[in-house]
Amino acid sequence: MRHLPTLSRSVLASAFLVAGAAAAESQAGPVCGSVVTADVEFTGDLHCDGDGLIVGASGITIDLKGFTLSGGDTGAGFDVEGPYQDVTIRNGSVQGFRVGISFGGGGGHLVENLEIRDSSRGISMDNTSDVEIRGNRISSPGGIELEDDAIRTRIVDNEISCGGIGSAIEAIGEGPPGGNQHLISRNRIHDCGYAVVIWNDAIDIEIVENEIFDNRRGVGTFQAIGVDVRDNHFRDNGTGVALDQAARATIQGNHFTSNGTGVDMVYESDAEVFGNRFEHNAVGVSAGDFDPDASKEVSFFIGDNLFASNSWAGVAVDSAAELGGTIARNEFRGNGFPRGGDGILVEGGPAPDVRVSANRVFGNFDYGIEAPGVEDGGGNVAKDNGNPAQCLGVVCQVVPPGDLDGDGDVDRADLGLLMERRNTPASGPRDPADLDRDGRITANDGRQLVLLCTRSRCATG
Ligand SMILES: [Ca+2]
Ligand SMILES: [Ca+2]
Ligand SMILES: [Ca+2]
Repeated sequence: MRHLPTLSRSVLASAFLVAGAAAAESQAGPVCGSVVTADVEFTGDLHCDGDGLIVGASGITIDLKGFTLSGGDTGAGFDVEGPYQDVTIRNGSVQGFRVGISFGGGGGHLVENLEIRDSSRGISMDNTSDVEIRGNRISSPGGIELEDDAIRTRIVDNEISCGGIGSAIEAIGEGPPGGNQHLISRNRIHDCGYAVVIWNDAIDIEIVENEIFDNRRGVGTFQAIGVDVRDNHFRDNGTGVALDQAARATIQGNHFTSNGTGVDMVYESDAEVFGNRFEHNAVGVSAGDFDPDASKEVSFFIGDNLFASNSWAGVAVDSAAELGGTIARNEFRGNGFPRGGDGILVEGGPAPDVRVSANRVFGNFDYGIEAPGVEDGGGNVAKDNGNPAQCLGVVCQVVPPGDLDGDGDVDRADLGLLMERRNTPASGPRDPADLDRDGRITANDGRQLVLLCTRSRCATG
């Protein structure tokens, strides 16, 4: 909490009282606690010990013109609680209120280019639709709260941080039959307990193209229906995405780097995790049911992902007998270093409802796939894993050196995969693309691969 010095605060307040009495508010700046029914432009900083301004009409714009509205830790900086439409608040700083901006009712509002900070909550919203929150910097323990009947909020291009605790964005509770339909896109969200937390059957939340880093958890759910997490970058979070009672969760096209766990799913969650990259986490994807009540289940599809250089495991499934799902068409390379783990580890079987098929497991510390008691869907291939058996619980065909796509031959397709990774570090000490074992993927590895080609001139078969 920042306070203006007492002297300047009282000078400012009396200056505005005089000015506010002398002229129309659009000329002289607003007055604390007043109901505004026409456009407002700030002409200086304003300190208000209760509410700041109370909106009392539709279609108005409040422009802070770069000035600061500050409070005494109570009230709302801007109170937009009424059936109003199309109110815009922009261009300045709001700080030191209980809530920076409080919306209740109406909709179509725009909040842009504000710095909102040092408030218990930055923005709260109840029973309000189609609000856009764009291009703001919000730093408060509670950033944006979307309550039960808030629908179609667009939160885009903001920077939101929490000082280490609290939640940047909370979506709480059921919306109308069409769902809440909030969009959270292209934000940078960091230093929070949760970047986004979804509670109590909130429905249809899209989280797209955000940078989510240095949070205890990135996205977390506690009862959510329809969560779409797409094309985000999660890095250095305790957990990237933590699903608890999440129905219809889709985790697609994201990049998870250096998190404790990339995606963690427990308790009656059903999730599809596909087309993501998981690199340098402790565990890429973890699924388990840690509740002693065995009726609770998790079901999953984990497909077409890359898991590289995760220090314990690419995919780790616990209490597998109580779960169902498919792990298919993923590539696992260089996982389990230095902690002695595997590409895929399935424990707590037999797990007849867990199917493992068509994965490529290369150069992991222990097994490529350690999954006793699962359904072997066939088509898994392995090479250079530390355990000589390569795989346990499923049959892995061992592919020849240089066969990076695992189709049994060495040809231009394999060379193409190697060259895509040229001048990057190897995924581990037994990375199959690091043919000369110097720790990097280079042109020299390409030359060695060409010598291994199955057909003349590396022709594809
Ligand atoms: Ca193992
Ligand atoms: Ca091949
Ligand atoms: Ca090399």
